[in-house]
Amino acid sequence: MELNQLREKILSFSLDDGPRGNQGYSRVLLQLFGYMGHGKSSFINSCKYVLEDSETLTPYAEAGETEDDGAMTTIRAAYDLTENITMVDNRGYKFMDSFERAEIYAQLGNFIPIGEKVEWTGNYTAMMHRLEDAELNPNYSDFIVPILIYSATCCLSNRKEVQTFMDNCVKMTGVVPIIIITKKKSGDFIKIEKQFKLMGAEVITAIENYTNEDQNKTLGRTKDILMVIHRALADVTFHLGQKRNSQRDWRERKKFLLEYIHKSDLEKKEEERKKEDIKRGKDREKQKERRREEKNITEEMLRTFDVWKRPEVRKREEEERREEERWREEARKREEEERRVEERRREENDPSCIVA
Ligand SMILES: Nc1nc2c(ncn2[C@@H]2O[C@H](COP(=O)(O)OP(=O)(O)OP(=O)(O)O)[C@@H](O)[C@H]2O)c(=O)[nH]1
Ligand SMILES: [Mg+2]
Repeated sequence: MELNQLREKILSFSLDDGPRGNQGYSRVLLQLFGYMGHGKSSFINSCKYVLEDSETLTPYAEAGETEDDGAMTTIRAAYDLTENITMVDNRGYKFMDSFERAEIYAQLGNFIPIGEKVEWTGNYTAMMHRLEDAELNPNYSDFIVPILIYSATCCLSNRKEVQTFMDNCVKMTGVVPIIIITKKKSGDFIKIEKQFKLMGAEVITAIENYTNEDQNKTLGRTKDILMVIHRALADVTFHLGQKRNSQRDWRERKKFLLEYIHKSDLEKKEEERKKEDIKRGKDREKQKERRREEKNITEEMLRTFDVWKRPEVRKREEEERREEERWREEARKREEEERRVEERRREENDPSCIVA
């Protein structure tokens, strides 16, 4: 397809043109997700740039690096591509722990209002309150297409969590997320492309975003980016070709999120319980170790004391023994002497012994 034809198709896209009409939908929401710094905001700027007939790039969405390694985009912001197509710059994530993921799904389900700061609450009650707020002002009319932005500079080491995210996108929206590999000149995008294919991705496009520093339009880059938007609209047309009900879809998304939050809460409690068990086990081990050490020290002290004390005792015992022997010898001598004196006395008194 010619570039201008492609652009025209996108600009004139309307949900009313589907075979069954709009079925309650009035806007296509291209929702961007991905890790911090992978190029979500830059992709929005690139899309706007290729659709506009301008020679210089306007940075609609603020892109760049933060000094503290945090997220550049923290407020969920929307950018209109056309009257019927809006792109949403969702907050990038660093780790995908269960609560961070719940916030991601709250954004995906469109339960966090546009323009609101996204906080990773990690708190079950706060999330439930947020959902109750969404109930007050429900948005049934956005047809959501998830787009996952992944930088070629990374190596998909977190494949399991990315796969879970992709699967849940399908559960929540019915649409397999479109994969955009950014920074294609800075990493092995072919390898990542293959890995995403194996994970069930249907559309994978590797691009080099247009940025402030690199905004020379080329045919290949411009076409690649326009084709992504076009393919997202083909997905919408496909789904609206089937019977849909925008309110029921909204309720289904909400049900999924409620179950997810509940499961996350249970997982978190279970995790805390396990941590507590491990801590208690470690404390018990430490206590045992301390007792063992104390026992060893006591035994060592007793041994030392015994060694220190034994010569003294032996000396004293020896002295006592000698004293007793001395005493016995003296007693024996005394008895001998007494016996001799007695004998002499008897001899002196015995008349038979008197010499005539
Ligand atoms: N070379 C190159 N740089 C890119 C590309 N995409 C984004 N960047 C740069 O990467 C940095 C981060 O890009 P952002 O668009 O702010 O990333 P983000 O995903 O919106 O980041 P958060 O808002 O923090 O989640 C910026 O300095 C961009 O100029 C790309 O395709 N190629
Ligand atoms: Mg951003």
